[in-house]
Order: sequence, then C-alpha cells, then structure tokens
Amino acid sequence: MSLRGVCACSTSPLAAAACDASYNRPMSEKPLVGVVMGSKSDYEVLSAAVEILRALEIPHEARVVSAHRTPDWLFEYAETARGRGLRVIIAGAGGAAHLPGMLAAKTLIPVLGVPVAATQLNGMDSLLSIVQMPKGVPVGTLAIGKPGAANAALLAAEILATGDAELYDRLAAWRAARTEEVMQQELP
Ligand code: RP5
Repeated sequence: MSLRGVCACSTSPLAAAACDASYNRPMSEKPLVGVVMGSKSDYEVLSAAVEILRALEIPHEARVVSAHRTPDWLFEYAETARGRGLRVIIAGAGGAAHLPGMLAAKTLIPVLGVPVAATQLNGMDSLLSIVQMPKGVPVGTLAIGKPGAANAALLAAEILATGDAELYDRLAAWRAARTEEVMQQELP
C-alpha cells in the first residue's frame, strides 16, 4: 500500500478514509511539511503552524493521524512520508501524546512535536510524554499550544532553508517584520 502523489485517497483505503473529512486534506500538490494531529480537536492549536507555513509559502499538508485510534494509518503515513517528498513532520497531540514518538520511530524524517492541552493536566502530560523520548529516537519538542505550533513551523522553515536560499530570504523578511512590529509599538 503506498501513498503516491498528493493524496492517496484513490490508492489506499486508509488514506481514503482519512481524506473523507473536509478538514483533513492535503493543501499542496507536493508538500514538504506534513502537519499531523491526533484529533480534529487539535486543529485549533496546529492551525498556528499551518498559518506560518502558508505565510512562508512552504508546501504543506494537514492530516488527522491518531496513534491509538488509527495506528495502521499512522504506520502508513510515516512509512510513505519520505517517498512522497515530505522533509519535516510536525506532530501535535494531547494526553498521552504518543503520536510524535511513534512517527519518529517509523521514519528518519525529522519530527517536531507539539504538546496540546487537551486534558485536566493542561498539556503537561503531553509535554512530558513528547519530550521524554528514550535515547535513540529523537523528537524535537516545542512549547505547549499555539506558540509551540507556530515555532514548530518556523523551525521546519529553518531546516528547509538550509538548502533553499529563497526560503531563507522569506524567513529573514518574516523575522525582520516581527522586529519592525516591536519597534513601532507605542505604549498608551
Ligand atoms: C488525543 O486526544 C488528541 O491528540 C487530542 O488532543 C485528544 C482528545 O481527542 P478527541 O477526544 O478530541 O478526539 O489523542
């Protein structure tokens, strides 16, 4: 079973099921960054990553991939990611948050983990789960919630920019714009 091209909706029953929901679609013909999350409910947080990727014109896709509810789909996603051209995976999850670690276990593409506050523990459970990967299978762990999601996208951009001069320039312009915003701030 393989995920060929943009969306394997027609080639893989698992991918087809995942593509059925309108929120769960590839957003680019040749995505370089995969943004995945354990549930549709995580999208409010992970959308901060998608916004940055859009702003930097980085081809990306967003999918729901649940480690405990769709484990076979998770394996398929990870195993086919490199062949589809993905270079970085951003993975957000709440609770036990085993999604980033399981993806990292199944691919050598860098995985950036975003803890989502989804339980009574306000994301501490997810943070500790993601950051405490045992030695040998790394997951780059970002902050809990939207700031972490946004930074995951920026870090993905920095990784890709090491081999893409035009993206480097867009990233530099984005950073300069943030500096300018602060320099223009006036206190009441
Ligand atoms: C995790 O459980 C997801 O990543 C999400 O953060 C959390 C709650 O999922 P739902 O019950 O909203 O689907 O797997």
